[in-house]
Amino acid sequence: MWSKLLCALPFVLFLVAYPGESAEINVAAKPNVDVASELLNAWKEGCAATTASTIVIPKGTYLMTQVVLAGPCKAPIELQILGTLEAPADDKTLDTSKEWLTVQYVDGFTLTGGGIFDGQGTATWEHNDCKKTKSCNLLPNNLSFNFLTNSLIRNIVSLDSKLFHVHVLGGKNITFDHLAIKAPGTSHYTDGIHVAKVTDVTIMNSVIGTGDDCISVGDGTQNLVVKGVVCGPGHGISINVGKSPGEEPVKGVHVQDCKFIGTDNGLRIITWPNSHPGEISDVHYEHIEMEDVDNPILIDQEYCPHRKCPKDKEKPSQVKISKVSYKKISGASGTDVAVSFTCSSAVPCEGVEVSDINLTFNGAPAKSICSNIKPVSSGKIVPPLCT
Ligand SMILES: *[C@@H]1O[C@H](CO)[C@@H](O)[C@H](O)[C@H]1NC(C)=O
Ligand SMILES: *[C@@H]1O[C@H](CO)[C@@H](O)[C@H](O)[C@H]1NC(C)=O
Ligand SMILES: CC(=O)N[C@H]1COC(CO)[C@@H](O)[C@H]1O
Repeated sequence: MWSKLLCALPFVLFLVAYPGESAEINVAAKPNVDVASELLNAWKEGCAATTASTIVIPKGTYLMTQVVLAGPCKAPIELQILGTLEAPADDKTLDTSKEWLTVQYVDGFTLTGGGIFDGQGTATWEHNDCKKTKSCNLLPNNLSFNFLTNSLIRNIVSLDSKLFHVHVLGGKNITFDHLAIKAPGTSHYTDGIHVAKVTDVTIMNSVIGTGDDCISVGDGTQNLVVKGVVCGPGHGISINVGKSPGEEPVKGVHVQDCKFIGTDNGLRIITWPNSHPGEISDVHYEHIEMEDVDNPILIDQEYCPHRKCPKDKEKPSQVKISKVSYKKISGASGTDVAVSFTCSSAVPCEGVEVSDINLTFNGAPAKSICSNIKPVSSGKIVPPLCT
């Protein structure tokens, strides 16, 4: 249906170049007309330009079907979204092998403009519940950034994605600043930002509330900084490896000055029982506030959602967790166990340091549980560890 509409309309681009500045390419977007192919044409032009270019999607609300914006480009390229882009509400029209908007293989990409990506996921979530259906989880992610280098995503809103809101795979030196990501707490698999196989990523000054992880950190993530992020509702910031064979280590994760409000978890590291070998190291959490968070501090090496692996529980996880620190973590736990360390009996947690913790439950000190771990503590620790 979209392609028929598109063919009926002439496609128009305006190119305005100023000496020494980025050339501006305006996408001729029209209400109720799929903007995808116009955007793609603008991208082709900008990407081929030998000087920097900026592609502008104007104010207004536009439909957009799936788009892949691929590099390499000849010069830095910016996409400025001033308006709102809406995905088709009916996910049956979507190609599930593609994401909604993919940007890939670009050096020096910038996405800005204060615009909104509206995933229109409401109709999707109810039939995408893995507890109830086998054919779940096969929907496009919202925004996919693959193999970008030296890139900046700033001042963008992502709403109601059908699946993960922002998916980052591969690449180096990518900053996410001032993102607002929002979906209801009851939506399924709507992770805020998922990163994997990527180096030097900063996520800062952002507000993320969804039905799944606020930020999820997958295998091969190195040197991730999360700073000034407010999470909730959702499942917290999760590091998660060891599900598939051959996963790369997660090394160097720094989470600081963050706040969790009404989330299921705060700072969570999970690995599956009977898992493949893996490694998580150099993870540092500092100055974190918790407000009504069910599991503020959690290492769970027997993670098994939807109880699909009961037999595996007898075989421990093979993922080694080491050099993890928790400093200045305070606030209210939503359950009586605020600190829960369930490490693997095959590869116990090592080098875990805890200092200046104050986590309460109903105004009284909460509890902690520990297995296969000998944390080193300093400063005031409420609750006391491993007693
Ligand atoms: C990282 O990317 C930014 C653009 O977002 C660039 O300004 C900066 O120079 C890059 N840093 C390095 C070390 O290349
Ligand atoms: C811990 O937090 C509670 C509630 O915020 C506060 O009343 C208490 O004084 C704090 N304890 C320490 C040791 O800081
Ligand atoms: C991709 C997505 O999940 N959300 C939007 C944001 O995401 C998609 C892709 O489904 C679109 O369909 C949009 O719906």
